[in-house]
Order: sequence, then structure tokens, then C-alpha cells
Amino acid sequence: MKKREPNLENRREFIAGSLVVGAGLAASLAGCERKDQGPAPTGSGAEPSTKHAGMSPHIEPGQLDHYYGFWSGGHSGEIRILGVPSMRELKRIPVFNRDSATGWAQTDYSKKMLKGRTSGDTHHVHLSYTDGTYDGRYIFVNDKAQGRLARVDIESMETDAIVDIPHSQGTHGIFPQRHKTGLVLCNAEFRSPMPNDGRDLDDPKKYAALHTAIDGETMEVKWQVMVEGNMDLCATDYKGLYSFATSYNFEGATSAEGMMANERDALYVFNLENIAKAVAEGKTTTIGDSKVPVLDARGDDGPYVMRIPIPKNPHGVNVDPTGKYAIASGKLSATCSVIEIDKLKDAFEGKIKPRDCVVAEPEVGLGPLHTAFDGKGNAYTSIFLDSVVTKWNIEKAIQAHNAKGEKPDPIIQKIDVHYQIGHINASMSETKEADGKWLVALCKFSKDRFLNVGPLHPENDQLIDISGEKMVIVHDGPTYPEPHDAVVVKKDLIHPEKMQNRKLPRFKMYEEWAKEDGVDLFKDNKIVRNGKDVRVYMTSLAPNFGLKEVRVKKGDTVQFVVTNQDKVEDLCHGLCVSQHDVNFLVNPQDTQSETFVADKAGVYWYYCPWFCHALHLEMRGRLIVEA
Ligand code: RUQ
Ligand code: CUA
Ligand code: CA
Repeated sequence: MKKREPNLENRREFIAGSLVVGAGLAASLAGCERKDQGPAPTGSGAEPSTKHAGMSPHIEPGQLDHYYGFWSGGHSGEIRILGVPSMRELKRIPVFNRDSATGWAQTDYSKKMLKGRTSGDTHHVHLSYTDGTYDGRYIFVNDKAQGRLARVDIESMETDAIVDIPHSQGTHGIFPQRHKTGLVLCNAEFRSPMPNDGRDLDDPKKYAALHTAIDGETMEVKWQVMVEGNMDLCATDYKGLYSFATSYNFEGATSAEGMMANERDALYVFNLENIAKAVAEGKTTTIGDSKVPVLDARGDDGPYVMRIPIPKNPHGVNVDPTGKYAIASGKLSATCSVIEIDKLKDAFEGKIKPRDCVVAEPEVGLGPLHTAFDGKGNAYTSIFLDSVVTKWNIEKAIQAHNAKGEKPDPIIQKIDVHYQIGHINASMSETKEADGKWLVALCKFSKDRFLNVGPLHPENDQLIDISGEKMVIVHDGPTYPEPHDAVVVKKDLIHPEKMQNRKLPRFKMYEEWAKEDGVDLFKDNKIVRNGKDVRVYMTSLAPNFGLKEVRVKKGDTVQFVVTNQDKVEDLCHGLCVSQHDVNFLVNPQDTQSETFVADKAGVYWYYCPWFCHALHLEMRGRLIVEA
């Protein structure tokens, strides 16, 4: 195959804003230039990888990983748990998607939570914090597709809340506060009319976007701040004072060309104390029929929102483990902007200009997206166009920025990744306990790295050893589309229950029904008829269901409520009703329920779909539907 050298000069010119905007640009941004599948362009300055050995990602059979990796599943709508460093996928947690294995989006409670929707687009997974590190309580994840925030309870590893964010399209970046389980801040990426009820359709100047605060404990929407530009990625500081949002469409355009018009866009900085005060004082309005207080901060600079001009179409923003710097990546500029968080106070008070908070702007490569940290003062930025990871030193970048004459070079190393890296994260990188062991590079294209499985290829989540001076790639990890982001968490911070705990809100619902019907969920097997509604309480204990036969009439609405009496770790049962699209999991000591209409007369076997016993296949009974 003929190798085609990428035209770096042209790309640079484009980045400088002088190239004609059009198809060529779109192709280069989409990472289509390197059809050759060869190594990264030499112009990126990257060193070839995988030549020398780093720490081994191999975990011996029977041994456990050292970290939990929480991965977003992208447009699969789920969260995944991987072991790091083995990169073995351990679990999928359905969130916004339908999952036939567990019955998510089919069971009564999950259906109610999802309000009939069965798809989503998760990007950003973050855990709840206390004192700057993970407190092992909750996982938060966004749904960009339908403007929602979900929470997973870590003890149960089950989604326990989903909140619709009013008037927000493209809920993208989210970040919890880090000093305690406080607010979770959520960015609307898409500007839209306020309210979006048919007004201002052709008047994009009037569109706006909302930065939303949701209480991480109660999952209530507390307040929203309205700004003019779009908001992409989100970050919080470590003290609970600020949240950040990158805006790549500060132009307020509706086309890609228009969104690239200006050399600089902005980093929004939200002053959380001032906002909370204004909300408490009622300086807010509401939008449409939403009751959530909205602070209109369009156009004003302070005391609520500051806009720091940064180049160009910025994407990621990450706060380093010392809490001193927020680092925003240029995407269409080869630079990262380093913002000194302690200077923000003076800027909010008008003593210095917003731009004075930028203390460095190192050139890291073409298409910087996200930055991770090792806790030793170094930053690792994912570079999409060059397909590299750039390791650079933050203090050196600041010295270079201020130096007159000879400037120190902050760039330590660039390493090829395969290919077109999006997100990046390092072990404990988003906490004050970043430990500089492992870096995961979530590459959007895998091309030739795996067996060809058809037009849809896996993504390639590469594992990089960052424990030494030089980065070393040690593993290629195929993943189903499309993880955007991941956090890598020390295993001793995560303690899920081995038996189903019955604290989740759904258990209240079963207990109320049982009380109504005079039933003990763990003991009784009983069919309760109420007109055409038939509730079937049934237990499971390997290898038997409590009922061998359930008799109903055609047209009845049948609700199975199944409680698993087994107390043996991992001994799951479930219920699948033949020909009725009913299929769900019941963990040990769990209760689950699903409702359907028995619309066909006949005999339908219900069976346990989880292999639970030598007599698992015999674990079944008849649903007899009388004509
Ligand atoms: S954003 S790379 Cu959600 Cu970077 Cu995906
Ligand atoms: Cu119970 Cu299989
Ligand atoms: Ca722009």
C-alpha cells in the first residue's frame, strides 16, 4: 500500500484560520487523512511506541485488578466497568438503554424511571467526591441525546435516579463538586430558543444555553444559569468555588464554518457562591413551565459568570490534582490554555482582566482535546489530529510563558496512539490522589489493530504505563462503540454489596404492594386478582419457582413480582415468559417485577434464564391463558 504523507503544513494553515473551509477540512478533522494506517506523522514529533517493555498489564488467572475503570458506553447508553490494568470488561450497567440480560427498560421500575425512552448517549462518567477524592457512593453520567443526568448507586451498581434537565439540549460535559457530594454541574452543548416552544426559530441570536446545578444527594435541579454561547466540557475546582465550561461556539453560529469564524472563543467560569446567593435572593426568573430558578447571565461579566478568551474552539477542560490550574484544550489551536484558579477571585472583582488568568499556553500538537495528570506536575494531553499523547510539564510551560529570551521546553514526550485519540485519563487523575501509574487512551479509530469484523470496527482503548519518565504502550483494548471518557479508581475506594441490598427506591414500591395484598415477599406465592389486573407474587429458590402454574384469562394484565430467596453469592435467577417479550434478572435477595398483557390464549412456559443449578433447565412453569 502506498503511504501518503499527511500534509501537515496545510493543516497548520487551516488551524491558523487561513485555509479555505470545506470538504478538505472536514476530512482532516474527521481523521481521514491517514488511510495508510501507518505510524503517526513524523511531523507530530512522536516517538514510535510499543518497542520497550513497561509495567505488565497481565493479571494472573484468579488474581484481581488494582483499579476499577468506569467507562462511558457512548451511544450504547450504558456504563461499563473494566478492571485496570488487565482491561478485562467486568460489567455493564444499563442506564439509558434497554438491556435484555437484566431487564432494564423492561421491568416496572426501570420503565417508570426511563419514561418510555430506551436510548441515550453517555459521555462523561464521574464519581461522587469527598475532600478531593472519590467517596465510593455514586456514579454520575450524562445523556447528551435527551438532556438527562443519571446516578448509579455504587453499593448496588444499579441506576437509582434519572433527572430530566429543563430546556437543555445536548447535555454534554458534567462534573460533580469535589469538596463534598454537593452539586453536579451540567453543560448544555446546543443553544436553543428559551423556551423552545416555536418562538425564535430563525433567530439564532436569541438562542441560549444553560449551565445546570443538580444536587448530588437529592438529584433535584437546584438552579440554572443562562449564557449566550454554547458549553462543551465541564470541570470543577477542588474548593467548591467555581465550575468551568468550554465554549467552542462563542460566535453563536448554526453552521460548522460559522463556529470556526473567530480566533478565540471562551472558557466560562461560574462563581458558585455568587450564583447561590443570587438564587437565594430571588434574582432569578423561570423559563416556560419549568419551576427551576434561572439566573440570566447573558452578556454580563461578573459577578456570576466570567468569560476568559482562549483559542480556538476549545474542547476539554481539566483541573490538575493540586487544584491550582484549569487546563483547556484548543482543539483548533495547537495550544492548551493554563488558567491559574487563584487569580479568578481578582478577575471577578475586576482587579485584573479575565485573560490575565491565563498563565501559560504551550503548543502541544494538532487537535488537543483532553488532559490527564500524574500527580508529579506533568500533564498528558490527547491530540486528535496527530494521533499522539503529549506529555508536558505544567510549571515549565508557565516558565516558558513568562521567560524573556531562552524559553524552557515543557514538552517531555509525544507517543503515537492508534488512532485519533479522543478522551484520555490516568489512574486517580481527577482527584488530589493522582498516582501516575496508568493512562488510558480512548482512540476513536482502531483501523488495522484488530481482526477485521466488518465495516463497524471496535474502538481502541490503549493502556499506557506512565510510571517512568517515558510513556510506554502496553495493551490494545477493543471496546464496543463508543466510550468517550473513563475514570480509573483505586480498588480500595469501591465496595459494592455481594447480596442485593434493598435500599434502592424501587424496593419501597414492592413493599407497598405486598402490604396492600397482605403478602410476605420472601415467603408467599400468591395470585391476586383485581378485575383484569393480576398480580403474581412468586419466589425463586434454586432450582424451583414457588409456582408451577399460573392461570389467567386472555386480555388480563399480568404483573409478575419475583423475589429470590437464595442467599448464595452470585446465585441469580430471572424470569422469561415465552412469546411475551418478558425477561428480567433477580439477584440473590432481590425482588423485580414486570408487567405485560396476556393477549394470546394457550400454554406459555416461563423459565429461569440464568444458569443456576444442575436442574436449571427444569426451573420452569406454565402460564396458562384461558380463552
Ligand atoms: S467529549 S472525545 Cu464527550 Cu471529548 Cu468525547
Ligand atoms: Cu434459576 Cu436458572
Ligand atoms: Ca469558535
